[in-house]
Amino acid sequence: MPIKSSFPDLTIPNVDIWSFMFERKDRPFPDDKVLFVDADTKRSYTYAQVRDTAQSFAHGLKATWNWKKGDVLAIFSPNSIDTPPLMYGVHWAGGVISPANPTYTVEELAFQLKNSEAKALATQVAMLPVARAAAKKIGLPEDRIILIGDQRDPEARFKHFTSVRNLAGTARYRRTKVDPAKDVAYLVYSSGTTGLPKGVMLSHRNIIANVLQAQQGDAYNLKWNGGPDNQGDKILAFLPFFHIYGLTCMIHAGIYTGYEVVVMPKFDIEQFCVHVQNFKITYAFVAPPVVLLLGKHPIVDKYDLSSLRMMNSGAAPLTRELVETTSSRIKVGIKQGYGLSETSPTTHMQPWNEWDKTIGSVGKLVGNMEAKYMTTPEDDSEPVEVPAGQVGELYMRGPNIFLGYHKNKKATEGCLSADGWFRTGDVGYQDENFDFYITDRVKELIKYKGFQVPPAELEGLLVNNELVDDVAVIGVYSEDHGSEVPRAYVVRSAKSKSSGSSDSDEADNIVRWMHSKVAQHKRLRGGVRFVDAIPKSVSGKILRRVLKDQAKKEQET
Ligand code: 4UU
Repeated sequence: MPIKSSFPDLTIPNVDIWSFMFERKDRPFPDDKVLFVDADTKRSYTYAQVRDTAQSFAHGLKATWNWKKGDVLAIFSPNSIDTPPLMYGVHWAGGVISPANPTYTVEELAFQLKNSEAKALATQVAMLPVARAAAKKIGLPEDRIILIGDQRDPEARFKHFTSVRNLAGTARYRRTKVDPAKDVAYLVYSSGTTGLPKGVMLSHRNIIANVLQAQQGDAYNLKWNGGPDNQGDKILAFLPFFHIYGLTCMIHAGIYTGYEVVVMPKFDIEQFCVHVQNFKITYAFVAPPVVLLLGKHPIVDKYDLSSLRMMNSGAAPLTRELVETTSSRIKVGIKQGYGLSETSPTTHMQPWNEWDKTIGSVGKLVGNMEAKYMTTPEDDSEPVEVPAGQVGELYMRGPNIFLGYHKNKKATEGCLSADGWFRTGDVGYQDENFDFYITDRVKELIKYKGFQVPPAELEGLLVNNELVDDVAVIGVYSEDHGSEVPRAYVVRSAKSKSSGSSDSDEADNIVRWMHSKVAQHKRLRGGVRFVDAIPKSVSGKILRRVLKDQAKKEQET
């Protein structure tokens, strides 16, 4: 029997994101509430400024490019306070946002631009070389590239988004109507359980549901006012806005709750401490590597972090030992959240006041959701449900489950059933207090410090290397990195064997070759191991479990 959330059901309004954020009747905070602040320059947006900038841009989108419902704007930028008004402008005009990792190579960005069928691209001056090359590769005209951020194009070829206006002045446009439950608001990229990155179609309703689910899970603890200076909660936003964690939990939850989001374009441990101290940050969304630095880095002792009330860690596993070390060092609670791009993302949260009673758990299922735990028999026949409390693969159903993968019916059918059950690829159990513990991951996905590394993508590149005959990539845990890292198992080609190079030289060559091909989080930090053959099933599927067991054995000796 599926297990229902232990929270009371929430009512999710049937509106689009724009109405939810900017036309709500119960907004508790005023128009001039500061919402987004640039940590370095202190430039900021109030609630009204986000709304008005977005609306002006939206008129510009319609006037300049005849923006239509479903048209996609891709974003290729580090975190910027301009991102929220840019995104809401696209929503006003009925469009879709597809955010890309700002460390992508030309090929990686071009893949997403093409796959998402982007009609325009927003970037920053410093990133123009990659953005232009990717646009050129897929035939996106240069005048569809626009800028966000503080810097303007010195040669004035590329417009800033605030200059994309309705120049005619007189023409009036109406807000484009969308169906909140059926129309896509975001196309974020995830490899899901298998294969290459795919566009995860998140509807307006998905995002709205998740903002409300997360608020309820947090017992409405985050506030727009109150605290010592009556400024309410202040969140430090260094986790990337292109990833669903940053997108929903920082931007959307922020603008709905009215808390101040202090935006850092890039993470640095000392800058983190400086900003917590100077801005009196009260809450931070983090990932396990940040918890590790806060627990171990000497610089942390130099700063006053006492304004922090709580941190939420997610996107990768966090050990009990680390929570204990870091929370006792900096005297701050650390709770966990869990979820996926496909679930908008939050499906589980450790309740605020229970963080130290259930360390190691990723929390309780959020409101309006159901979960079941399944096991797939060895012969790959239909999965069967395991009894309550036993370990199984987590399946979930609820209003925050995505619509499917963009133009990829087969992949959608592989993880989303007709009656709404979504297969996560994560394995664990739920105890009698409704707390969920993750014990394993059965999908291909590798997570380097919370960033997705799809093995199929690396394998697809590596087979083109002349030193490689066959290859499989898996994740192995590295103490040094405090994270999983990708490792390639390679069958050396005849050419490589006849070259006379040693295994270790050839391994270095392959690792270095990959450097130029992929964003830095996908590098082969786990190295290369040579094998005689890649273990495969009769149907030709790579048996990753065999390689994982081999890696484990190697680690133990
Ligand atoms: C062990 O990483 C995410 C979503 C992260 C997130 C973070 C804080 C959600 C809610 C929250 O409060 O999405 P994806 O799509 O990049 O990766 C999803 C995968 C999961 O399937 C799981 O394998 O990331 C892993 N994961 C975690 N693993 C996510 N959160 C956790 C976690 N512990 N807390």
